[in-house]
Amino acid sequence: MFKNFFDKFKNKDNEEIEEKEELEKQEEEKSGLEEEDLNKSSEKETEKIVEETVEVVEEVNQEEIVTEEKESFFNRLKKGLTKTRDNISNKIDTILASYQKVDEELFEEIEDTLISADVGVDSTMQIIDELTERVKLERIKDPKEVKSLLISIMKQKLAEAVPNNDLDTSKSPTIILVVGVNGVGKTTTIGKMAAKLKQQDKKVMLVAADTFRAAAIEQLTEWANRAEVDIISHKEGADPASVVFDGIASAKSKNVDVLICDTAGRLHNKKNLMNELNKIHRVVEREYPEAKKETLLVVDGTTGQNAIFQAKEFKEVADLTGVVITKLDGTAKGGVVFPLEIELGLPVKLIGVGEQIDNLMEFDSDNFVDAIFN
Ligand SMILES: Nc1nc2c(ncn2[C@@H]2O[C@H](COP(=O)(O)OP(=O)(O)OP(=O)(O)O)[C@@H](O)[C@H]2O)c(=O)[nH]1
Ligand SMILES: [Mg+2]
Repeated sequence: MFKNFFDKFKNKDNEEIEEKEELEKQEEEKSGLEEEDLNKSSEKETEKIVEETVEVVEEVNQEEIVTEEKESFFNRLKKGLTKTRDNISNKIDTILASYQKVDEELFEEIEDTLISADVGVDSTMQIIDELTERVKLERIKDPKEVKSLLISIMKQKLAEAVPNNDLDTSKSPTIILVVGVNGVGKTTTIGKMAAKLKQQDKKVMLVAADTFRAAAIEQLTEWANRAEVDIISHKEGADPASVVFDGIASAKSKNVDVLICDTAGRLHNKKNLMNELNKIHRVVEREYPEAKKETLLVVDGTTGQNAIFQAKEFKEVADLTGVVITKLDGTAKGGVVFPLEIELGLPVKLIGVGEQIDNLMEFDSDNFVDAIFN
């Protein structure tokens, strides 16, 4: 019995010792874990700081790159618009410098300058009316102050007429029909556009629906090679709508993001051309209802008022979603942007400023006005 009691006691002692040891062990493990945790969290903290520092450095670099890109973009735009700038800005500077006060005659001279730079009579009147009113309202007496006011009114007029100039290709699939009279730069623009979209990791395919001229197919094929994108073409004289039909089928099977169709600018007569465009439109509606449709009219900037005339004609028969103005590098008639947007309400989406593959720029009205004035 005693033995039992003693044993019990001994056991109890043992149990207590074991319990104590267990507790100590747990304590040790806990503090070890805490230490480990501390180390871990300080490691994490360090990692976080390093990451944050890298992020900040990356952000700064990114900002620098964006600013550099923006600058080079603006400089390239300015370079492309040299002739238009000489025609508008330099003339207006000379006029303003020759006046002592702001009067009716000064407004008339500015008006003549804008009209001669193909800003268009209607758009010019709207700009001058607003300028006259604001000069009165803001009691501007010094001709030097008129320039900045004119710049802000020109920007405002464009922004009011067309709030968004983006060529939105974010929806996949998108189909772009490129239309316009012969020689304006459709094929060249398509080549440049394909290269640009390819750079943005889009899967692009071209459709040679200008089957009227044999060389047109070869020319587009050359651009497809240059931009490294696929092309669908038939023989010269084939039905353009059937080339578009094949293009759509191929685009679907290859999961193409943007399908761009070249069309003929020259046919036997205007009626034929318009009928052909309608037929292409119907094929697109029927075969590619899921695609976002863009119909871009290409006009040659060097033709000035003729470009406006073409835009009016095409607007009547095709559901235009935007305009591309080409050859702005070779003309002083960059003012055509104003009537296209203000009088016809057509968004200028892209501008061509040279023959090279990278000479296509997105149009931004503020940048455009700044580039022709600064
Ligand atoms: N300087 C300059 N030339 C351009 C520009 N865009 C196109 N061109 C030139 O204009 C000419 C006609 O261009 P195309 O692309 O063949 O014109 P298109 O509208 O396809 O002509 P068609 O197929 O005959 O209807 C070519 O010599 C191009 O290099 C541009 O932005 N600046
Ligand atoms: Mg062509």
